Amino acid sequence: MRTYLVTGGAGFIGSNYIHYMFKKYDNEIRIINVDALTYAGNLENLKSVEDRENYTFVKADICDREAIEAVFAANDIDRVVHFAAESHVDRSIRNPEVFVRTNVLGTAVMLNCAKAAWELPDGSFKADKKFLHVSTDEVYGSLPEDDEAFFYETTPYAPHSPYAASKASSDMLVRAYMDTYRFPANITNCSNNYGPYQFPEKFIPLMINNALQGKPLPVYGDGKNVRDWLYVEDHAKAIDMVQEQGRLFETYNIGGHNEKQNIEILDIIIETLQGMLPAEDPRKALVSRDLITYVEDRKGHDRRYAIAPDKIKEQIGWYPETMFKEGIKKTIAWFFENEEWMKNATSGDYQKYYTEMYENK
Ligand code: NAD
Ligand code: TDX
Repeated sequence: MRTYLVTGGAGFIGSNYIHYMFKKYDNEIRIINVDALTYAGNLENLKSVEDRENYTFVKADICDREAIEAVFAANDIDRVVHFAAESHVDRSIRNPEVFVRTNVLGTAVMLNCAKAAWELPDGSFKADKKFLHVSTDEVYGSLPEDDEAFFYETTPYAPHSPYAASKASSDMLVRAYMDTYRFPANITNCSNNYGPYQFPEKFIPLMINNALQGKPLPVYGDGKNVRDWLYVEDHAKAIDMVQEQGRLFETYNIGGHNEKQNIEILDIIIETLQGMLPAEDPRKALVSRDLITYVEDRKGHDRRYAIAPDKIKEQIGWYPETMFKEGIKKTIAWFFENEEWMKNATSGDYQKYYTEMYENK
């Protein structure tokens, strides 16, 4: 039975990945989820798996070397899937240091502990041990908007935000481990995800939540920045396929060829909400394009991201299965069915964050 150490499994993509893996492998695998439970970590995301015999949660900070060493000492870990990170660009602009700490130092600790646990006396590694570092397309910088250019695995790194710079640094550390020690790893660089359990500081859940309350929909700048949106379950599947079928020491880009301007996404959200809300639901009257409010642009706002997923498609046979219109319906249906989740996520500190972030916009 393979044992997985998943970091950041209580966050958005990590929890979707854990659900995906148990759906796929059921009792054939064991998962140990290590998460510090920052504002973005939520154990409610994992309620339906918490009683499984083959699932364990460990509350620990990935920067805490002793805590991570203890997890490796107590378990024969076969796979590390490293999601844990500070992930929100706007927060990185306001408070970069915690991004450097978690994303760079935390990744160094994870690499070092895995290396120590897996290394043999001759400097080679135990058989069939693998580390997958989950990263982002933001490391490649920004593409021109009228161009047909895409991000490839060979595109030079040019990160702009402190978040992107910290992720680029962590990718470089993983590359250094592979180049220096032949450490058995892969890196995946994925485009923007959306789906269930996404924290409502990110564009799509924030807009769904605001629209349903008739609150302004704050669009940065001219609303024409382009992102390449991927349904989160497709990302989870890609990670598993890369780890099992990818070539070790290589990077794989993951993306959907689903480029859309932010304002287009907002139109689709409004239209879909209108279509899904029954006539008698009082929220139906609140959801409207009139809520769209153009606000001050994000500092250093990258104009366009677009992944070319050719390599993963050709080598591994992965492709995005969920069309955006279907994925957004599933996402909205999930938010309708999980109103309590949204209420809990937006209570307490979220209100403070929202006021500070948007009050002067
Ligand atoms: P998230 O913010 O929803 O979740 C991050 C998780 O990491 C949380 O559970 C949090 O508690 C945990 N965490 C944070 N700091 C920690 C620390 N010091 N020690 C242990 N745990 C800690 O993030 P997400 O959107 O799920 O992103 C997961 C990963 O995927 C990140 O590495 C991110 O860079 C990458 N990624 C995200 C996207 C996206 O669109 N969201 C796209 C590409 C790549
Ligand atoms: O209120 C908003 N208004 C707005 O116009 C917010 C929160 C965002 N935006 C814009 C900024 C971006 O152009 O929407 C777009 C998407 O913004 P985010 O959801 O913050 O995502 P982004 O900055 O593109 O980064 C995301 O994708 C790559 C994730 O947060 C990262 O973790 C991932 O690596």
